[in-house]
Amino acid sequence: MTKSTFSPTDDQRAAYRDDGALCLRGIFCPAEVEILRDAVEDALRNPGPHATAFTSGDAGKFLADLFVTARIPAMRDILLGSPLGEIAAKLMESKRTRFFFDHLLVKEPGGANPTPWHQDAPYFTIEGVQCCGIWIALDDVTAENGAVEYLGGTHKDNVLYAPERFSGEGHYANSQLRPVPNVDAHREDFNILSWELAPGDCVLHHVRLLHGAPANSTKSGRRRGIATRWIGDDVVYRTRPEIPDNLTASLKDLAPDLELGKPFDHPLFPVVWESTGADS
Ligand SMILES: O=C(O)CCC(=O)C(=O)O
Repeated sequence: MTKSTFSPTDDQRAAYRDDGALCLRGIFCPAEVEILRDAVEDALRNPGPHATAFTSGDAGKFLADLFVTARIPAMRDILLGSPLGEIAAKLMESKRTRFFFDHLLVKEPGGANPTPWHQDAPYFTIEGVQCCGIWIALDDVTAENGAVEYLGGTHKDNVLYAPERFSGEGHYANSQLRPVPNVDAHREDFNILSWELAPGDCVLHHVRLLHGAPANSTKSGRRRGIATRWIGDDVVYRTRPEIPDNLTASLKDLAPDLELGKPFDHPLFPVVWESTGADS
């Protein structure tokens, strides 16, 4: 748990602080990518209780599932044994990292569904900002098949926006938060960051950073990603009764004893990395 394999460069620290997102190349080797792909196929064949199809019909499916690591030990071993926990801790400047959850996001070719612009924070049942997402590419990812785009610097705006439904049906009507700005009508006003990725590459982003992704408009290339979520020292549990989303439902099922205002002290959210005080 305490092995140290990652020391962020000044550029990486600055990218997280100033842009809120950075690309991490070659984190998973081909053998690990293969195991993660098998886990994704297994999850798609046997969807969990909180899996969602954001599209109807067979063409261009946009599919998601949550807490797959709780069902597929091979995936859990790879993610929790990976350097991602340490990377998250060091960039979030947290003394330790807990694994929060995984979120499969699969865009099959021929799709028409973008991922709406959103921040993660308003969907998450957390208070605190030491939280990040790390999106793991399992395919070659390009703008055409749905590379995620991040609006650099928006994590510093001190604004939370109403969470959008990934089905494209707009934001949750009962959210008290203001709607996400119309980014696509004013793309030139934003610092849009996006990376072409190879399988095993990752992009890490801050929980308050606005991001979204185009549809997978290719004819044959799949875009399979695993969005992993990591929490640090300042994060405690809260509820979000206004958002009847799958994450809230999953937590109620899987970790019913979480206490409001307390850390996620539960076996589902293991501490995967902890500072020895000697690392940087
Ligand atoms: O994979 C996508 O399309 C969206 C990814 C995302 O929202 C995330 O990583 O938090």
